[in-house]
Amino acid sequence: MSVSKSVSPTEQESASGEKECLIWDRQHETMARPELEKLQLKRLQSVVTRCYNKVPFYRQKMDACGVRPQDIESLADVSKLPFTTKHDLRDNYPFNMFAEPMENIIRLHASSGTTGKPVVVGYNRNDLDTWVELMARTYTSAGVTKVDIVHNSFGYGLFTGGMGFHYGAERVGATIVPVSGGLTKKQVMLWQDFGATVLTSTPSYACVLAEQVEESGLKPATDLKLRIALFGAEPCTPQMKADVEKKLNVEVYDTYGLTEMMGPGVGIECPYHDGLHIAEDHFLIEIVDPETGEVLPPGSQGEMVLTTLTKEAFPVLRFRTRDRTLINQEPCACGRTLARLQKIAGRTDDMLIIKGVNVFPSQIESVILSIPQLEPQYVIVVDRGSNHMDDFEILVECSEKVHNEGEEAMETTRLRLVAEMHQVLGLNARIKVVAPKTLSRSEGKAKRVIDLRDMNQ
Ligand code: DLL
Repeated sequence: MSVSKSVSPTEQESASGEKECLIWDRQHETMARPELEKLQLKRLQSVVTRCYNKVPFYRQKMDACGVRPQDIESLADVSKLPFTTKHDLRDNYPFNMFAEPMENIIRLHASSGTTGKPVVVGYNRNDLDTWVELMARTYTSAGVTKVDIVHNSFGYGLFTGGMGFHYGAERVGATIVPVSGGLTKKQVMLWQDFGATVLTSTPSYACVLAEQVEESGLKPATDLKLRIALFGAEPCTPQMKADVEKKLNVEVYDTYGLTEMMGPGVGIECPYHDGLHIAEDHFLIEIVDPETGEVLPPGSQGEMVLTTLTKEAFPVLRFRTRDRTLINQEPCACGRTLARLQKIAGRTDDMLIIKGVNVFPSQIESVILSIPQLEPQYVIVVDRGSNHMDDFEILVECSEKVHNEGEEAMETTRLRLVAEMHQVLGLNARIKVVAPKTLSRSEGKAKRVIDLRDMNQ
């Protein structure tokens, strides 16, 4: 028997044509900017003092550049503080950055470091309470309420996605189904049997789930009750979003976060889908030039630097996120005054330099997704050829239809991709169009780039 809670509206159109948006914490999410900045300054002064007094790493770095907590007299004074990088956090593995004794730490998570030691973050009771509140904001912003059944496919474990989305759903009173990634067929069966209305997952795993729905011959509009998908943890291009929205009959909301700051819940999308609102009452944003570290004027694109304003166990000053974005401080039609990330335009450190040309995987993805004959499943392999020249190959799956039409159709699709890729990148890539479902799938963040150059040197 299929059961479901009654379906709630995401947002309604009022008589004036404006959307009515749900807001979890109206007091903080709609604060006038002068009031918000006053709160931010008070919190900044307190967190800088905490770091200076409790974490030897910060005291040494601040002493080295001659800055004391009392030098922070305005928000702009944050630029007097030294940056903190992922390397700094790794060097202090596992607990040296904690500002609370271990007896007060009640949870640990860690970043998904691919090499060496991960970054370990600790939370005390207040930190977990703050996180849950921010996740409740995230769900509410997407129109999720207690009538919803939330199917959580984010990985549980050291990764922050699973547990972050788990406790936020409970806080808004929704029913949480803690599935994690994997066993894709079973996930779709549970959607049907439990009547899930909300999916939370990485966009790449949502594509895998959407494939499974197609394969099982289900019609999402009639056979499933899904209405909302909350994504995050990796970039989701507009084409990928459109693809999942169509295949699963959902409205997609993006969310942004990072382990070092807390996990998910740092940035949330509202029903106007025009950027991600940053919880500025808890995180101070700066945009800096990734090369020089210089703070850039409002509206510039650059690297986002974040400072935690309320974290107690693991406060972080001026963290170099390596995420490239720009910030819009205009109030939003949803009623929130919190600034919006206009888009995460890739990372400053995943840029590939191929034959001297800067290439962002997100550029490659958007070309692939603009060609309807291709599926959003691809791998980029970069290697050094025998002549020491960079060698660059893209493997991408074609649609079932093109595959059934045969080799000629696959070759036509390939030639189109070669031409469009050259236009966008200014580079010739070797491109292989392969049969659907032949590239390996990910249950969490997709691994799209295999760079063999360092290994072969
Ligand atoms: O990915 C936390 C998270 C979990 C966010 C679930 C949202 C949902 P990390 O593993 O530390 O934490 O990875 C953080 O992922 O610096 C970005 O480069 C990238 N990222 C996160 N959200 C987005 C997004 C989690 N919406 C790193 N769009 C960040 C693009 C994103 N990139």
